[in-house]
Amino acid sequence: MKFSLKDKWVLITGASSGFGAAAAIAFGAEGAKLLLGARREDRLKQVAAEAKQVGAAEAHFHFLDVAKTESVEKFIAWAKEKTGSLHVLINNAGGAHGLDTIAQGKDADWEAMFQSNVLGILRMTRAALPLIPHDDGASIINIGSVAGHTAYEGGSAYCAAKAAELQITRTLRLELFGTGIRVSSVDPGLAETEFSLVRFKGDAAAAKKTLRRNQPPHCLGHRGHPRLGRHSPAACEHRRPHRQACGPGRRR
Ligand code: NDP
Ligand code: 8X3
Repeated sequence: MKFSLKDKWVLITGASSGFGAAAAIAFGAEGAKLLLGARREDRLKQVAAEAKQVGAAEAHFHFLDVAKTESVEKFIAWAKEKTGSLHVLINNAGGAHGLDTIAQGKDADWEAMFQSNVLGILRMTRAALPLIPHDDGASIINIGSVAGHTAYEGGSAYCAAKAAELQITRTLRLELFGTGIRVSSVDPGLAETEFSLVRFKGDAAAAKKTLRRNQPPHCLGHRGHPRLGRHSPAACEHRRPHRQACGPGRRR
């Protein structure tokens, strides 16, 4: 039996670019009704228009800063005017800021990463839960990362934030057990979105360099998860030179 998303309400945070924008188009193509949030409203407008073009039954957007409780509450109040029944919540807003070692780390970068990747998910979920029906196949999908499973140099706060995302997902799954609401984490590897551009504060050359290497910036010899594609132990074997460069003493 094919499950239909037609006319289901789907809320996506961080829908102005990358995975969030791609999800909006994909859900739109299934005929879903979209509620899109991010800080760049001009970009949200474009994404909403594109989603409608490919088949979204409705596509609405509103300013959202997941780093601020007040903004999250305003966003959800706006969402409530559109629907009383949210079928899918995608907590995608987030990203990395900087690639400094702990010794060189900046408070502003650490705080921004925890605000969006960790507290943002908690705030959005708390605010949206009353709109999510029980026993109707609804889903909460959090966007994690392989970085939540594997550490790398310069990734301390980002890896910690994504590990926190995973624990939030696990906790929520226990808390919602028996309600019929599914809770999951999607944990991608490095992908070419605006992620690296944001991480390197607009330095396109630095972003491209990381992407060209097609691996996390400073991979430690992984004991990765078998389902994590190029971050799996098997894939790690193909990065022998880099792994050697890390040195056995630095493997985790
Ligand atoms: P992008 O930079 O392309 O997208 C990030 C999105 O998050 C943007 O829409 C941005 O919107 C939004 N965002 C960031 N901070 C906030 C905030 N405070 N409030 C609201 N929206 C915010 O990167 P990706 O699409 O790659 O990132 C999406 C998610 O995927 C992130 O959680 C990231 O950590 C994760 N991820 C990315 C990987 C990658 O390699 N690309 C791999 C694994 C996970 P705006 O700036 O307009 O507010
Ligand atoms: C982004 C992927 O490996 O660069 O979450 O941290 S990685």
